[in-house]
Amino acid sequence: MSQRRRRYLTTPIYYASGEPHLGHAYTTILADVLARFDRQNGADVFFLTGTDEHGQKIQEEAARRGVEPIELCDEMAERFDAAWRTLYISHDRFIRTTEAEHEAVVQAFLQRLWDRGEIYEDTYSGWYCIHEERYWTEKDLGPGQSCPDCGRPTRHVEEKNYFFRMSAYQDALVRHIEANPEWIVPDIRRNEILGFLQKPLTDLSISRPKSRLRWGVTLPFDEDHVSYVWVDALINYLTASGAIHPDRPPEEQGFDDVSESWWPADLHLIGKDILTTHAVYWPTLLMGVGLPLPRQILAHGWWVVGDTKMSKSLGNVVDPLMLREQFGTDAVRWYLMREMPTGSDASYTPERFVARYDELANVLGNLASRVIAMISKYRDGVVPEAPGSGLDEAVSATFSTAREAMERHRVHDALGAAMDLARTANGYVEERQPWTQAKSQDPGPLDETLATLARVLVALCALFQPVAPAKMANLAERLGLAGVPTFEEALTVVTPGLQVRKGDPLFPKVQAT
Ligand code: ME8
Repeated sequence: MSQRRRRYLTTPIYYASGEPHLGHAYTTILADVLARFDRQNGADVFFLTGTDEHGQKIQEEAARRGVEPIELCDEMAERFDAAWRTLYISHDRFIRTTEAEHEAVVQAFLQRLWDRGEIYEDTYSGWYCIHEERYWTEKDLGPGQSCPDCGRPTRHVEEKNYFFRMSAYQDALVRHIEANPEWIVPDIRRNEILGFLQKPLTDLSISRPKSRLRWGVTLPFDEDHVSYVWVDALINYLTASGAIHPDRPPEEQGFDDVSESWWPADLHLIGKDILTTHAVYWPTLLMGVGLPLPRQILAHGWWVVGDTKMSKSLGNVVDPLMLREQFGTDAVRWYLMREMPTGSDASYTPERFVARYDELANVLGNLASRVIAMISKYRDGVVPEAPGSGLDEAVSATFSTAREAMERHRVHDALGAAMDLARTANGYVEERQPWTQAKSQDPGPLDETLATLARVLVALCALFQPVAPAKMANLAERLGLAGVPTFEEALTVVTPGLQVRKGDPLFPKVQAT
């Protein structure tokens, strides 16, 4: 394995029962921006996303459409993958939980738990919410026996289940969270889990009887039951890491040595809705089989529309692909990343979208157009050589702010700093008045202005690359660069002599509909 920094990033795997919407796009773009930043800065990255294809919800949606579950999953997996490509997601693997490889890893994982005495059989009696795929006790229920999480009706079930001894790991989990303050970020989510862990942890039902649910991974030790969909789904992160080899004898399957794989993940990116499954079920299951825990879990906030939750039944689900048709992919990515402080909630409104787009067009786009136009007009398109530079300090300060913000996953701050640099550069143009300098006999001041501005554009190209990869590739080309520079290259690239090229505005004016 190489000595370069390695980063394994994951998104949730989305249910194959619904269409990709703005919320899914947000998580996936956030992961992509972090992955692109890491790659740009020299890391070996493995970026995983995919679809969650088993469980009652999928089985029922397929029945409602009159198709086989696998037909629904094939269609939806393709839809998600295509949506991600349209939004320039640079994932290295798209995993589907119906893949044979994954099913075999789930079985090996469950067999290992079974062999280690971590699973026992019992009867479950209680209420089940299909939407959340989870059990509730009578006292948890809302009015009319509804699910306390999603408000949908639950149904009463009494069935044989297999249980994982999750309660045995409560203390170990609390110790882990306390010893690693950055393990769950932001703090509000860490505190939420620590609060949750103040109550005794119950054991976890990890199976469903086939009499009720056929669409799942059969338990290796009881063929009348399938795995609970969340257990199956969480294991996707392990399958894709390449750590587990179900075809080998038990002691060689990889549970004792993950060094030749991507496991453990560096970052699980999730929405705050699925924190308990990731920060309680998943780590305790991993402790149960004796595998290392993921290094960090980042739970981001919730997109609402105006002040209402986005939901299919309210008909207010925002489709990122429609926005993209009007404004372009980079603009959708920019809006989502700039508007939501990582970890907090944010509200989608068309007005805010347009305001953010205008910022892109009027500040960054305008700077690029005017600088390239002036170099073309006054210096035949060749960046001049000049001894001084007016904005070097601002440029290097922006890089350190942006780098630190990105390393703390504060993408909105990194982008805010980059946009401020573009604003400063526009101010510099006003202050230096190159059109007046052009009239002077002494070429020095204008050379300095243009050389300074070219350096800023090279810096902006690097700074905006993770969020606007296509536009920045285009800008790099117009600046005569061989490609988008890394953060380090941007500070040292030799700009004098670069041949720039004029073109259409990077972010054209759009009539909002
Ligand atoms: O929960 N705002 O899948 P899912 C922000 N299959 N993010 C949102 C959002 C919103 N309004 N709506 C959805 C599942 N998301 C499971 C995951 S992982 C092993 C299994 C994003 O299709 C956010 O990332 O319901 C959230 O966690 C995820 O979509 C839930 O997607």
